Amino acid sequence: MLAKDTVRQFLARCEDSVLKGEKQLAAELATQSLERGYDILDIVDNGFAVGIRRAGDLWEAGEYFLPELAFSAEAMKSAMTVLQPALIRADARSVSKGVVIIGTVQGDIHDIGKTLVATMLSANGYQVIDLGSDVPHTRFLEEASRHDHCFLCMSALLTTTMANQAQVIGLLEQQRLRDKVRVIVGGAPTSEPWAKDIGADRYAANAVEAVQVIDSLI
Ligand code: B12
Repeated sequence: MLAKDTVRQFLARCEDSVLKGEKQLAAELATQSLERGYDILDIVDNGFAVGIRRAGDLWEAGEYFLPELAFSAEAMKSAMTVLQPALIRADARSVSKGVVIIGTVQGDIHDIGKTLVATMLSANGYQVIDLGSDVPHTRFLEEASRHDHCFLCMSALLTTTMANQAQVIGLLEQQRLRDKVRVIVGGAPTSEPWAKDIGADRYAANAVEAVQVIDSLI
């Protein structure tokens, strides 16, 4: 019981560090979570990520201004930088299960969720090629054309950029690459029906589900 309370308090501190945009504290808490042997995914999902989402809610409510939201994002990223190697080490397989190309679509600079998905896929044995954020359509195509078979994961966090996922799929078809590429879409405004509408192979709601979905497509 005491241990549970301690973890809960620790999660609350992680959440708070991101909410308040305390970059150094977030990194320190991330380091402590490794030292204490906590479940890293739990720390990310139920600690730091809760903080960034709450910051977004406050921004939407007009209580936070963009610089405050940006500080929160910086804090989240500094924690993720500490945790990423451990997430990968935790589960790394020696043989690659396949190539995954991932990026956030053109016009969209949100990369926290995308990077988490990339990290989880690396941790689960995929060779991940992370193209970053604001990725031009042609860059996805260029990379996909280099591989015999691959998974293409596109992230979009804005309702204004999610249509770019559809455009990339259209270009894959035009260039006759669609048959050798399995397309998985994700990001807050996207959904299962959206994936169907645009002709993607699958949708996944979060990083853990992304691994399950791609495993099921092998
Ligand atoms: C942090 C943040 C920012 C940061 C981004 C920093 C960074 N480097 O990423 C900053 C401050 C820069 C920012 C800027 C903007 N933002 Co912003 N931002 C957010 C916020 C608060 C959190 C996003 C986040 O990191 N979440 C945490 C991660 C872990 O979760 P996630 O991204 O959802 O990812 C998970 C899943 O979605 C899924 N997933 C994600 N990608 C993929 C991909 C695949 C293939 C799969 C399978 C799964 C998957 O798995 C992930 C892990 O579990 C959201 C609000 C929210 N609640 O989401 C707004 C939000 C996305 N932003 C918003 C807006 C409007 C903007 C701006 C336009 C604001 C402005 N006026 O300038 C700009 C956009 C600039 C641009 N061109 O992209 C709106 C979008 C509204 C809309 N309907 O389109 C939101 C929803 C806020 C709001 N409530 O209004 N933002």
